[in-house]
Amino acid sequence: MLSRPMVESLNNQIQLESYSSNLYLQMSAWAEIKGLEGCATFLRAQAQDEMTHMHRLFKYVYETGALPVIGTIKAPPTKYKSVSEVFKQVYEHEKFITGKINELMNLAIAEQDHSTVNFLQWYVAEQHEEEHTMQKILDKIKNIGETGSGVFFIDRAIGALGGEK
Ligand code: OFO
Repeated sequence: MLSRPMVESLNNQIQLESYSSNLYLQMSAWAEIKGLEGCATFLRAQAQDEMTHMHRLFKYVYETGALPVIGTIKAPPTKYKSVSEVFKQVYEHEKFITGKINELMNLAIAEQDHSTVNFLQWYVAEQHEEEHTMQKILDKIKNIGETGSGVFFIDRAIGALGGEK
């Protein structure tokens, strides 16, 4: 059984994971419109991953006998200036999410809630992975450069990282 603060914090994370999914899906729409198919495919896959993260939390909460609450998901931005702006925002957002997972973990540890500590380990590892991927993408964008045919090669490189499963 989870404490009330723990349920509230997990529900808040359910909302954040849903927002992350919508954010990346909306970013994929921007990429599609700009003809950046590699980026669009990669971002759609990220959106699917985030939805999976949301469902994991959702299931964990109801399995403990508490009520998962999705709540109101704010609208993500629709306009971006460049590929680098998109991926800088993704990176910043992932760092923000890592902070939120750390807060959840701190609460679970403080409450000696071993089940939730164990459950959250997966998210800690996942955040490490995602931050690393976004760092690599930002390095690629910087190295290739966004002038001339640079955007074409960036799109190809990001597309090669993997898309929808
Ligand atoms: Fe990008 O992460 Fe979910 O948790």
